Amino acid sequence: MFNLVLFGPPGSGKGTQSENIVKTYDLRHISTGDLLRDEVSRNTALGVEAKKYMNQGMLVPDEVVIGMISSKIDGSADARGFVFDGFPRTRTQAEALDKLLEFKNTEIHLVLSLEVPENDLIARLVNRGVTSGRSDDTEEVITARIKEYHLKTEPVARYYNEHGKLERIAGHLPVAETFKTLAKNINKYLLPVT
Ligand code: B4P
Repeated sequence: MFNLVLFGPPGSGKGTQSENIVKTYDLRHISTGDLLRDEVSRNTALGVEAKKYMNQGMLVPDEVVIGMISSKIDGSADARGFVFDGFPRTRTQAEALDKLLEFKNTEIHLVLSLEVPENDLIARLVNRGVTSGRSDDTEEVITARIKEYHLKTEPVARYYNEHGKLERIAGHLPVAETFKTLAKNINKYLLPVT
């Protein structure tokens, strides 16, 4: 089993690159953003709670997200491995993920951090907001999300760096260029299936 964390600030391309990675390497995609948006669209109790945080650009509480991830991992026993997209976003989530994987006799093998200048992040997300209708893609909420990232999520990069698992990737280039660099790093662990 090979487990990858795709890390980076909002709009750095985690979702975009995850799609390419899961297809190329036949891995299971776990995106906490997608899972939360699905709960919101179905108006579940979890979704109603999560929406309050997401619409303000804040992180959803750790216990909600960790519970959601845990059941997703349990339901994918036959997977070749996982791409964690947008998770972990706090040190508490990172420690919880390590425990969940240890329980399954596996671990996080690699963390690829997409590095993109802040101006590009804002431009990308404002642009997406025009077409996606995502309520968290307004300039005010985007600024709050980036602030939350610096405060709570950046320490996760330090955590994985301390464990020797972090690789920083230039994420400001076009999607295909960025993917080539990501693939070069993944190929050291796993061969493509396509
Ligand atoms: P997420 O859904 O994870 O989304 P994101 O950080 O906004 O975006 P991502 O980095 O995936 O960017 P994308 O590829 O889409 O989070 C949304 C919210 O959910 C959070 O704010 C939080 O409230 C909540 N949440 C999620 N996970 C949580 C957790 N673990 N704990 C607590 N709360 C959590 O790309 C963005 C745009 O850029 C797209 O339009 C794309 O087309 C474009 N783009 C991508 N790559 C590009 C490139 N190379 N060049 C030009 N444009 C590019």
